[in-house]
Amino acid sequence: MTAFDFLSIATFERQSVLFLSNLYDASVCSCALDHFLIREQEIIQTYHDDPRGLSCELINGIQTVKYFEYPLHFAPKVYGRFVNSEVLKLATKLLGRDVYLVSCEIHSRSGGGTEIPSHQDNAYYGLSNGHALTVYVALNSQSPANGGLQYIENPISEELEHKPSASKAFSLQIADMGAIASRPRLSFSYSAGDCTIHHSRSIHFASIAPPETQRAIVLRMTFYAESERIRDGHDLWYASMIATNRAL
Ligand SMILES: O=C(O)CCC(=O)C(=O)O
Repeated sequence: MTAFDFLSIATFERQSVLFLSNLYDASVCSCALDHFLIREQEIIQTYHDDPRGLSCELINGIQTVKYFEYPLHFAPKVYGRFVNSEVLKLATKLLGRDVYLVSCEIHSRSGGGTEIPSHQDNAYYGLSNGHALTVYVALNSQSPANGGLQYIENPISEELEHKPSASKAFSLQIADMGAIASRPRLSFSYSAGDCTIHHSRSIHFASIAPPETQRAIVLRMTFYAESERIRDGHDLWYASMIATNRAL
């Protein structure tokens, strides 16, 4: 595990993201990856009638998982190892507050799959102070060339306006990309066990990966500060965004 110093926290607060290599043992990641790939069709069979928890896409004629929200339910001993004391300590230190786990998901990006538009997670969460972060752990090697996540520097204090997005499975995107066009971009090459930790106000996106590129698979955990509350009116605002999005 990586120790955290004052400088890392300052970097996180300035750019809203930190890259950490070897946060997890490559062997823990390859065990989770193999477990997932061997049982992927079983997962699809088990959860196919729950479109909120399981989202699939057709890649080369085969149904494959894109987002799966229940790895802790499916195999707690395999995926629960990622939600360990160390990651809770890191999240607590970076947010400067006590935290709890809100979600643990598997995400997959395949060649020929869809893009992720630039967004901040807090546009979805609607937290009053945005005190939340995501630990995005590569289970295999990945980079922007095969759909790896990329970031645009943004201080953790700055929340931007969002508008509906036409991208499949993503309903929101930053409203005015022109306003942040000159900001530095951060992209990383992950090996299994490396991760990025991004704040709920980090700006991130992924490009379409060309067909035939290697599939990238991640385990994504989100932690909220215990003190956080959802903003009044957020649910109504989000429902109106979704309604507009369906009309796009
Ligand atoms: O992995 C993905 O497809 C989405 C990633 C993302 O936007 C996030 O983790 O906040």
